[in-house]
Amino acid sequence: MAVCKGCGVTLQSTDPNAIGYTPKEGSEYCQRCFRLMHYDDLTVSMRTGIDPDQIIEQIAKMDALIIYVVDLFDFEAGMIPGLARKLPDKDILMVCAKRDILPDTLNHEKVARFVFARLKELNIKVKGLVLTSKLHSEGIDDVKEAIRMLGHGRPVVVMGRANSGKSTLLNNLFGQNILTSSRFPGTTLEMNQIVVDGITYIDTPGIEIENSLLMDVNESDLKTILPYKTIKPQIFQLHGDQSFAVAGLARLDLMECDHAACVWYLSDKLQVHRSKVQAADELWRKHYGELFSPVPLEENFRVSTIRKNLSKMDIVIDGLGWASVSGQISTISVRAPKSVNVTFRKAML
Ligand SMILES: Nc1nc2c(ncn2[C@@H]2O[C@H](COP(=O)(O)OP(=O)(O)OP(=O)(O)O)[C@@H](O)[C@H]2O)c(=O)[nH]1
Ligand SMILES: [Mg+2]
Repeated sequence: MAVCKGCGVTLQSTDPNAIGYTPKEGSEYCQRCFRLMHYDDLTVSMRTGIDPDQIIEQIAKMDALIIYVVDLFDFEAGMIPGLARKLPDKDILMVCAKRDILPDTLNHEKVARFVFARLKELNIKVKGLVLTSKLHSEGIDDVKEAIRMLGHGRPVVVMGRANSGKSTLLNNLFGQNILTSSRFPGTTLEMNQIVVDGITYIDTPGIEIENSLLMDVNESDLKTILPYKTIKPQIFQLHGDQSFAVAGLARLDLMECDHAACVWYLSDKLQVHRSKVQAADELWRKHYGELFSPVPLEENFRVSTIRKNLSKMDIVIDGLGWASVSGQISTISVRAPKSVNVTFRKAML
């Protein structure tokens, strides 16, 4: 049976509600890909439908150069626990995609230092690192060069979390839009092999971003939550106790601030509401789901609290973005949906 060129699924013409459906015999793309590509319309959600362990197991068996794609904006979510153990002795080229989402003021060296430090902590060894952006195909020539140096004629497998930008990267390498890309996690559904200029490329289904906010919101809210252009940091000077509500998705309380600042890195479509901590509970109750929206699907929040122990720290909420705090602050409390990972790290920028 033929497979869909966009997502790799086996094509079928019998069940319009199942994946792989195409009304036209002989089409190259399934209806789902066609509608995603031309109308930005998701007919069948596959956000939770793919077994991530199975994907990594399959990749582990391949004699291939692995391109591991991480979304620079959602970097923590891109880190896959146990990856070093699951893919031992593999040649891995890391590609940090969506460089254009981070502010232009940020230099490559700084990002590279940050990425290498995180990889070291996770014991993930890579042969190289390239930062890319789909805008102006930034970094694409470097990826091609790395494939020449490291590929040794083997297939090139592109792996990473759902929505990290794998299919977009491949389209950029091909110089044409063959694969389906969309903001909906779970766009690519099967291993999808494409031969271009004598090199075999394999696009893979994204590894589920299970502890990300992207899994815990209505798919219609992804348009609001995911940044699609360079983020403009939102800077706040802090005095006393300060609280920030990001829509109805998360809240950050910063206690005893003095000469302190908080910078939010978020989609510009998300509103940040600042108040005194004292007033924050009341405001949250009053505005939740109205002014403070979107809200998560599971309205089950958890609070994580730490003492501020680094001069400049990021509080990262997977799928949403992060706040960078500096100056004197005694404690930091984050309220985020229970299923969503919150990371406290040394500041990225
Ligand atoms: N701004 C920007 N957006 C990007 C870039 N690369 C990918 N995207 C966007 O990120 C979203 C996901 O891209 P895909 O290429 O479909 O991601 P994927 O990793 O193949 O996703 P799955 O198939 O679901 O695993 C799409 O909306 C892309 O347009 C980039 O460099 N810059
Ligand atoms: Mg894809």
